[in-house]
Parts: sequence; structure tokens; C-alpha cells
Amino acid sequence: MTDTTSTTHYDAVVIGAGFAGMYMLKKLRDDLGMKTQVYERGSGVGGTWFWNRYPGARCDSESYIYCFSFDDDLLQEWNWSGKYPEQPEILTYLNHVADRFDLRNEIQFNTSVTAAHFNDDTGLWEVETDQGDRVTAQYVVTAIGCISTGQVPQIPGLDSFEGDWYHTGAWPHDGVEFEGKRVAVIGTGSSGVQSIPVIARESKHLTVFQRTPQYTIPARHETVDQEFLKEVKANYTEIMQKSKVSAAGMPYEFSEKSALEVSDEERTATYEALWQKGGFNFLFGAYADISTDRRANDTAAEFIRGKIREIVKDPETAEKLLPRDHPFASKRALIDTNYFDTYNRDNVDLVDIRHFPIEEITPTGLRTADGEEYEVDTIVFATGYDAMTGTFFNIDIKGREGRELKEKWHGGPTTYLGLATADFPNMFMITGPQSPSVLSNMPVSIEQHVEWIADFVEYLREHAIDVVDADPQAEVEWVQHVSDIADQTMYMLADSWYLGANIPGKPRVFMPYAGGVGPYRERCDEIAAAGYEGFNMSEAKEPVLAD
Ligand code: NA7
Repeated sequence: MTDTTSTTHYDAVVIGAGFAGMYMLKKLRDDLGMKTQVYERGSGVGGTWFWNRYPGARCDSESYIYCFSFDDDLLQEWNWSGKYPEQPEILTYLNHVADRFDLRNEIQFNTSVTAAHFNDDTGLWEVETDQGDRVTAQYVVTAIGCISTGQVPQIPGLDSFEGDWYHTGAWPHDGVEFEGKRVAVIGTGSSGVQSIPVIARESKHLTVFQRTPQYTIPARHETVDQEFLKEVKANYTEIMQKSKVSAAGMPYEFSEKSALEVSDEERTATYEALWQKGGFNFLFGAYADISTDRRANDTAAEFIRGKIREIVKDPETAEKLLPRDHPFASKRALIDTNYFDTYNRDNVDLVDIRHFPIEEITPTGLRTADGEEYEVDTIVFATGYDAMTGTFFNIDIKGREGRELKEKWHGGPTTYLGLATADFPNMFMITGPQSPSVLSNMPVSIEQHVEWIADFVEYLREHAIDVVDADPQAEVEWVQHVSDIADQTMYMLADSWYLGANIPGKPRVFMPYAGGVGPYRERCDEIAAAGYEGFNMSEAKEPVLAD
């Protein structure tokens, strides 16, 4: 890194201005009085919700719990319109938060952090951006999102394509016109399942290229019931508290029954009732062992396959849509609006690319391995992300003695609590790998991390500690614990982005923490109460304070 002697110094640099970065800024600036700078690559706040503007984009958490809980007035004054919040409404909400708490002054937009190097001599981070900023900071906090580096597969010929192509995670702000167009959608994860029904309605013809069939449950999306909202507002504190100690950051009732202890009739009736109710109730409310016992899981999987056969009229298409190669909810659980019904439309075709992959993109369309050619005007890549670690690796992060994060994590991420990683002192990660993050309702996990980090920083200041680093042994033990928990779940039985399986060459390591939001919070609190056990603390050689 270049000479930094004349740079601006901050107490903290925060990378990203989504839910995580905005709340981190508020805590550090307003509660701790720290001089804080946020860098955000987008031209506005919102993170994921700034970029994901594809048709049908909405959150799978219900709106009344997909929000900040730190401010009672904010909770009471905001009125969601949909049961599940749609992207434009979430973005409006986050802009409202930015205005309400006056956050924009400390956020520099259109700016990507390109490098962050820890200086062993000063105990400071030296941070560079693509806009030419060179600053120092005592702390660096990554608020970069878990699913923010999109992947477009390397299919030969994309450059030659004469139509338009888009990735769902980098959607044009003024939308895409599908009317009269022949469209290809590649990918049937959350983004595909949400966008396919909408694109089918808007386009002349849609061809879906599916590598892995999905289990998906009807969301039963509707406008928010005002009576329900009134009740929520009267009980918000309890609802949020229940979410905070729950498994997934949602205040749902969890079943304690086994799917194997009830009669076939009772089980089918339970699944049917939850299918009609919709959403993640099906996953959490049915049986406790769906995510841990393969035989229990099979009962849910078979019920969903039965539904697909029932909904999809053409038996050949239905057969192609049946998920058989992985257990239910071993990949990211999905909820949808009219997904399977869409395949009954005359203008929609489904192509199985598991057996006949796309070999080439031609100037006029796509060619699969069986020699079939599909002429299209527009290609939508709903092909996902280099999740959890990809965005870290886009930044040149170096810790003690110039150690590269990319090199440290080449066999998979290793962290202490998903909050810190040894040899990268004074760097905190909000919803980093090996924290519950993507297995939870994100705002709940984000608030827990932000508050824990802010409390820790306050503790460090009170104790005149300038440099803090995760203890390597504590990290080894946490990584082992994360892996032991994952081994007890169905997650290990699918090729998912949780395991890095969607990115060629990425190590197969389960990245989020599957032990649950509540138990995780408890562990973090115990560690804090024990004087931040598992962290080594020391004074810097030349501490520098921001003006
Ligand atoms: P996902 O869930 O990673 O889905 C990506 C889809 O694209 C999935 O069906 C993949 O098939 C498919 N895919 C990925 N690469 C290829 C290639 N090379 N060829 C063909 N098909 C491919 O991403 P989403 O954007 O839908 O969702 C990401 C998260 O955002 C989501 O889980 C929520 O948390 C929000 P595969 O299943 O890997 O065989």
C-alpha cells in the first residue's frame, strides 16, 4: 500500500451501507461518539435491496419482522403493505431509516473499498478505495452482506450474444422490458423461483433452464391484514424478543413432535394445513426432525412431490420438476407465488440442463449438450452468488505481517463466532461466515452482531485496549463446533451455496452456523460476560486518536 502519512484518520471504517452498515454507523457514531466513515459501492443505501431489483424480488421473512427493532418509535410508525416485503418497499424503508437517523453524512456512496491492510507498527488499518481515498482507522467493520457477489457462469459464447443479458443481483434501475421478447432464465434458486412467474406473464415466451429441481412452498403472499398489524404493534417487544431467542430469528411456533411418531393420515393432514397456511410455517411448524432425520425429511419431501404432480398438468414437465437428489430444505428453503402453476402456461417451457448442460451461448440463443438450440432475445442469469466469502476476496485484506485473508481462508473460512478472524486484529465482521447469518431472519442477526460489536468496542475503550485479536485456539474450537453442528443436519446432503458447491473450485465447507440464533446469542453473551474470552488484547505501539 502507498504512503499514508497524510491521510484522514477515523476511529472506524465500516464497509457497506445495507441494514448492517447503517446500524453499525448509528451505534458507533451516536452511542460511542466515534468518528466513523462508511464506504458504499452503490449510489444509495440498501445493500442487497439496492441491487436486487429483478421482477418479483421480495423477502421471504414476513414484513413485520424484517425490520430494525432497536427503536420503538420506528417500529410503531412504519406500516408495511405486503405480508412479505417487496424490494421497492424495503428500499423505501431503509431510505427512511437513513433519513430518520441522519446517516447519510458519514456514508460515501459510489465507493468500493479496494484494500484494507493492518499496520503492525501503528496498530491501525490502512484503507484504500477505488475513488482514491487513503485513510487510516483503528477498527474496520465489514458490513458487506453474505450474498453480494453475483456469479455469471463461464459459458462459452456469452460475448457473442446479440440480445440483452442480466444477472438478477445487478438489475437495471429502470427495469427490463420483456413484452414481445423470448426470454431464457437460467437458475431456479430463490431469484429464479421469484422472477420466473412474473417474467412468464410479461414476456412472449419463457424457457427455464433448470439444473436442480426445487422444493418450494406457497408463500400465500397478500396485502397485510390491518387487524394483524395492530395486534403486532401492541405486542412488538414480545414478538421481537421471541425472535431473538428463536432458532431462525422468527417468532414462529416450532413443533417438538417427530414426523415418525404420528400416523400417515395425521402427518398428511398436518402438511396439508401448513401448505395452505404457507410460508416457512411448513418447515418449522410441522415436525422437529425434518431437518435432522432423513426418514422424517422424506415424508415432507414426498408430500411436496405429490403437490408438484397435482399442480403441474403435463406429466413430463412435472417429472422434470420433482426434486429427488437432495433432502427438503437441505438447500436454501424456498417459498413462492405461483411457481409450479407457471409451468401450465402455454408460453413457458422447462429445459433440464442437469443431463444436457448449456454448451454454448450463440449470437441468437443457447445450445445444450443434446444439440438443441433455443433462440432467445434476453437471457436472465438467476445463477446466484459467490456467497459468504466472495465479497471478502474482492477486497485486498491483509492482517498481521501482511497475511492475506484470501490465503488464510483458501481451504474455507475460519473465524471466531463469525465476528472476527485471528491475525486480523480490530476487524469485525457483521454476519460473517460461521455465524447464523443466512440461516436466520437477517435483521435479527445483524442487530445482535452490531450491538455485540459496539459493546465490545466500548469495553476496549474503557479498558484502554487498542488492539484486539481472536485467539487462534478459540477459533479452531469454534470452527470445529460449527462443523460438528452442521454434520447433524440435512445441509451436508445437498450441493448448495452454503457449502460453496455452486462455485467451481470453491472448497466444500459448510459456512453458516446451524446451531440457531438463540443459542448463538447466548454463547456470545457468555463470552462477553467472561471479559471477552477467546480474544487476545494488547496496547498498540503508537495509538492514534481521531480528532
Ligand atoms: P441460488 O440459490 O444460488 O440459485 C442459483 C440457481 O442457478 C440454482 O438453481 C443453480 O443450480 C443455478 N446455477 C448456478 N450455476 C449454474 C450453472 N453454471 N449452470 C446452470 N445453472 C446454474 O441463487 P439465488 O440468487 O436464487 O438465491 C441466492 C440467495 O438470495 C437465496 O438463497 C436467498 O438467501 C436470497 P444448482 O441448484 O446449483 O444446481
